[in-house]
Amino acid sequence: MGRRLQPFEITLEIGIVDLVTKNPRRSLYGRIMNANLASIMPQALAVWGEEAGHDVQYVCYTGAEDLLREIPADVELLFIGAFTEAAQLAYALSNLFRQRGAITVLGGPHARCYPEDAQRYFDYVLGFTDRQVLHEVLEECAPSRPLGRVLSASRQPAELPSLAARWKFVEATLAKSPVIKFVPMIGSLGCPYTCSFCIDSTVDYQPLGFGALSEDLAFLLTKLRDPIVGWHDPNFGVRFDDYMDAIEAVVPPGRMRHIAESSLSLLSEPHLRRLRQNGFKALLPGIESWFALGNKSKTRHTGMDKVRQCAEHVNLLLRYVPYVQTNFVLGLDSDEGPEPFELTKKFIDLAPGAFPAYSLLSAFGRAAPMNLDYQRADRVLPFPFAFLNNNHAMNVRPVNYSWVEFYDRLVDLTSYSFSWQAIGRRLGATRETIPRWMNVVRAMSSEGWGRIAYHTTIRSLLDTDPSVRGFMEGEDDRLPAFYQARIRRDLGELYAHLPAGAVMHDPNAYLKSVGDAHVTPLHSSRRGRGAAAAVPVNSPLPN
Ligand code: B12
Ligand code: SF4
Repeated sequence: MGRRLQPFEITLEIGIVDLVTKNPRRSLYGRIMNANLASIMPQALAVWGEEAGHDVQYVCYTGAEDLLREIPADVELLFIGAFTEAAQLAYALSNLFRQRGAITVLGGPHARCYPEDAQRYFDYVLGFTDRQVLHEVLEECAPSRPLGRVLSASRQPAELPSLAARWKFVEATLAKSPVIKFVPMIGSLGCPYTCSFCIDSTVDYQPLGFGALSEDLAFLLTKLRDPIVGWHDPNFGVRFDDYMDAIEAVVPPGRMRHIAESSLSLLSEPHLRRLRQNGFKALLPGIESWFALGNKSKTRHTGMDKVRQCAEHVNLLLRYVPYVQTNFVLGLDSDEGPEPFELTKKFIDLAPGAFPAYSLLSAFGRAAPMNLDYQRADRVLPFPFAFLNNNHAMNVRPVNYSWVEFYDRLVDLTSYSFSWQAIGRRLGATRETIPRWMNVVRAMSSEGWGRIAYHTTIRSLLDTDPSVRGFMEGEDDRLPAFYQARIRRDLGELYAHLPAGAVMHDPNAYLKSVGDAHVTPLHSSRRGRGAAAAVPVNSPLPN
């Protein structure tokens, strides 16, 4: 791309790395899917960086690449986008490239959730990021050590680069996906709902412009014959009619397929009819729990009544859309005894076509207001970030279960969900070939059998390894050897570059930061409206 804007005197060699996985060991499902998990923001930054006149090297790390070969050794400014599970990988990379003379910047979910920790290992830690925040980093581009600068725009960006502008980065990533290729797109930021466990519960809903969306879709049709769009909107379909109008304005019937995360409350039958007409092939609604969080599924019912209602609703979805994943959170305070788990099994029987995805209750730093309550109650465990992906550890001690009971029930539920019988019933209840095949591969790979094996291992360690039991009970904060070994194995040669102290973190950093009487309002920008605010780390980042 040409140097349209040249506000800077020097051209920087910029590296942008999107870590969609934390290690090179990929399951079958990972090999098929990892490139489809690429984030939009690293691509947006790559566009903005080039438009500002810099040389940009963009890498989406799917686990197959040799990162140290793909990131140029002489990179001057290295941006890393990371989920919390990839934090240790990001820290090791940052350390290595700082030693080589680079300035490093962290952005993405981990930066938003754990800025206090991340600033120990990066020169810049970015919260909400827009073009101006980026320009501030590019202009300054200076080491900030021992503590990095935490910067955030006062709100989510009002616009993002078009798909046409991102295309070369999208294309390079899709080339890594052997079978299914999702084009990442987004039409809105934030959410009007206020689920207290969610990172977007305090972020205003904001559509990005439906005209621009139509242009992106029209562009996509010129690039791929039968594209699949993966929508990254936190809650797709809030402005349902506007979305559908934007699609229908440019996409002829049958020319495009879509996948979206949406609330059951938005998925009425008339909406489903229109979604089907417009090629929606997969929906991922959240049910979350049978006893709490009913606002997402639009139900006042609880227990078995909610199971029946949700199963009926999900079966309705499956009449219109061939693939449905239902999301559940396990271990919530509203749950007690066998009932929540047994009810989920009933749901699986009543809605056999849906793929169940379970998340263990997790408090991602300052992601959600509710996390303050867990921290106040001293219930957050210092599990290293590498295990915080909703599955490899539950970092909130449950109130109503012992760990042994919880893991017994978890193993039982997961085994039930991915038994041959359930897989067979799912197959029978799924209409189209790709969704049927996806359901089987997922169940037999890391998402199903892999989880059963992992949870079973943790359950047996609770009996055999007192250090694991002590750590999970909050009695001993020394990391058990089992977890230490996995971090070492996952990082491989990069383990040597993990900075001292970077395996563990302060699980109560958020609480400590808001406990400070002198919380600086985030919106006090140094450069007027919309400019990056330097955020003292004892002030709450926007969630
Ligand atoms: C869309 C989405 C997905 C999609 C797309 C993922 C992707 N790679 O982007 C899919 C379905 C694949 C997915 C998967 C997962 N997700 Co998800 N996902 C979301 C969701 C709903 C929206 C995120 C989003 O794109 N928002 C739009 C962008 C533009 O806004 P933003 O994320 O706020 O980003 C801003 C800043 O952070 C910054 N920024 C973002 N990236 C970068 C990168 C750089 C380099 C810089 C400088 C700045 C920057 O700029 C943005 C604009 O201000 C959020 C929940 C939510 N409501 O936000 C969860 C969320 C991000 N996911 C989460 C999790 C845990 C996962 C999984 C681990 C779940 C699982 N067990 O499989 C996987 C991990 C996948 C992976 N490693 O890539 C957590 C992350 C918590 C954390 N701290 O790690 C969240 C917050 C949900 C939660 N539990 O609270 N997810
Ligand atoms: S969980 Fe979903 S519906 Fe609730 S606030 Fe977050 S994005 Fe919105």
